[in-house]
Amino acid sequence: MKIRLIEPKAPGLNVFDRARLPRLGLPLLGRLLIEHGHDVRIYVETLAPVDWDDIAEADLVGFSSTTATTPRAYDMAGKVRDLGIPTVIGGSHVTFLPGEATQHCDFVARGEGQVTLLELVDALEETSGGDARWRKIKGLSYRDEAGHVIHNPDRPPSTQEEFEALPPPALGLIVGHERMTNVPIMTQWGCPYACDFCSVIHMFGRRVRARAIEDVLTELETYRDRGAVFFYDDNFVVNKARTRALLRGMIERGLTPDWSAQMRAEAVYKDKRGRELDHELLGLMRDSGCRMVYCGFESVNPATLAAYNKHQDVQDIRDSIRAFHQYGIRVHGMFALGADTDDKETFQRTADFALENGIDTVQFLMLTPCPGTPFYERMVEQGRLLTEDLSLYDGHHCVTQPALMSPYELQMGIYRAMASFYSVRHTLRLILSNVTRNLPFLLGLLWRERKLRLQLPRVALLSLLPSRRPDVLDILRGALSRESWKRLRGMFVVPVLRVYGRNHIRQWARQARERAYVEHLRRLVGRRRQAVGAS
Ligand code: B12
Ligand code: SF4
Repeated sequence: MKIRLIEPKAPGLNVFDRARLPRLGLPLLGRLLIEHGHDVRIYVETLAPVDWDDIAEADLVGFSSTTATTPRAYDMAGKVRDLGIPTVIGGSHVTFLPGEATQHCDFVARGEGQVTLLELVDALEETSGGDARWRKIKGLSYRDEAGHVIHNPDRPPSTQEEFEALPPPALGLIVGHERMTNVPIMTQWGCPYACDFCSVIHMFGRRVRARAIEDVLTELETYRDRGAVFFYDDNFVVNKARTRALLRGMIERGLTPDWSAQMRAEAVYKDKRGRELDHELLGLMRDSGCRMVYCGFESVNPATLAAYNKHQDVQDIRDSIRAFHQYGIRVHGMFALGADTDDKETFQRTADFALENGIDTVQFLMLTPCPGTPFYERMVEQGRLLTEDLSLYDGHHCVTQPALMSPYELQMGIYRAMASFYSVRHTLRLILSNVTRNLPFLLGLLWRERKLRLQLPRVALLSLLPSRRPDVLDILRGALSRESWKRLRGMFVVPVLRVYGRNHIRQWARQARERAYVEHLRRLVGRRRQAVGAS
């Protein structure tokens, strides 16, 4: 069968735009389909546009979506269905709202899709049997011939053995895969925690299933010299003995690309209660190439951390930043603002905390109700969803009625906190402190690196022209020895990321869609005031 799979792009700008990365669901499903003899191609819109001539010749088209990308997936599915081609959709949104998805796609795969999709493809190849063909497929939702929505029983998550038997995702099936900014590798699924707003545990469960270390090392070997690795695990450090074994394996085999991963603050502790640092793990992280950790700090408001069921306190956040930095690992702090316990002071307090504690980069995201989570259920029950436009559920728009402020105040509070963290003043201060700390090295550079001395006038000139700044980096890289370039890059990478962050915030605020939504929220306040005045 000719099967085409599509991951639609995000509707607007988001903090991760710079990262051109696919989710691994489609490449995994693609590998399994290929192993079963099918012809598969994957389109990830952030990497390459969809070739509609190719789609028009498919026998089945599958979509993978998150909440914010679901409207685009539905639009595309409509187009495909008009061509008379069957469609199937899966992912973290439609799993929890399959009824909605059956209005747009013929089939919905709830939860993990690896077996469901293979069974569906087999059933589609049977030419007779009508609806009975789908009835036996667990985890599938669809409309029967009479138009009734049918939800087959759930498919249980894969067992550890089934999970270990899965092949690595076939990234090569993605059109434009060579444009990926990092090599994505997932070593385990699920997370033992139960944060109130997180859909991962409802999708992949709280029982973590981990791949065999040997398999992960083999996959790393496949991508040797292909650039930095991003481990996709929701929580990279769950079982410390396993993490240590993986990192040791990487070091022993010389598989030490620059890598980054998501983890909790407490990863730095040997013993959380005694707050003793795990120097062994931190040392292994550094020696195996860890350059940046993405930490779900979520909040510096203790009441909010408790409301999120985060099992973490503010001291853990402070300790982890200090510990990672001690080992030369940069920290990207991920925060979710707008809980019922957050007030108008929370925003600046969070930005100040991030700056005072030297977090390298941050994302202050809107607490967003993702279907499947307790937070979403509460917002629906309490009638607090402000819009049905799912494309706005991307962590950048206020889509719920907050408790202690207006939606407009929440929207602007987050915007201002981001602007404060990424301000020119703070970036310049960072550059100055880096330059001061490294002055002997910088002066020594001019002395040691002859090529650099020759290129300096050109570098100075091009630095004045914003459009030519990428050339400056190339010139510097070419003019410096490997060691010097590495150290110089280490000094300036965070300021460069901060400049990117600042530009991004400004760009976001200039988009017509964003401006219109913020204006809508502002008017909402006015309308509420009028309504209160009239009553
Ligand atoms: C890597 C990752 C990213 C990367 C890449 C993003 C991308 N291309 O979308 C980066 C860092 C850029 C990112 C950014 C964001 N992310 Co993200 N991300 C992830 C993460 C950690 C792993 C994704 C992954 O590969 N999973 C593993 C694969 C195997 O799972 P899968 O793709 O879901 O596929 C399985 C099933 O879903 C199903 N399936 C999926 N598709 C299909 C299709 C068919 C046809 C079938 C049959 C089955 C099927 O079968 C697959 C195999 O079992 C997930 C969490 C998670 N564990 O999934 C969050 C997650 C997807 N992200 C999430 C969010 C919210 C975001 C952001 C909006 C946050 C933000 N504002 O910055 C942005 C949005 C970016 C965007 N482009 O839209 C949420 C989405 C929740 C939701 N309901 O929308 C998740 C689930 C995390 C969470 N906390 O809940 N993210
Ligand atoms: S937010 Fe992080 S720690 Fe909490 S349940 Fe989700 S993946 Fe686990």
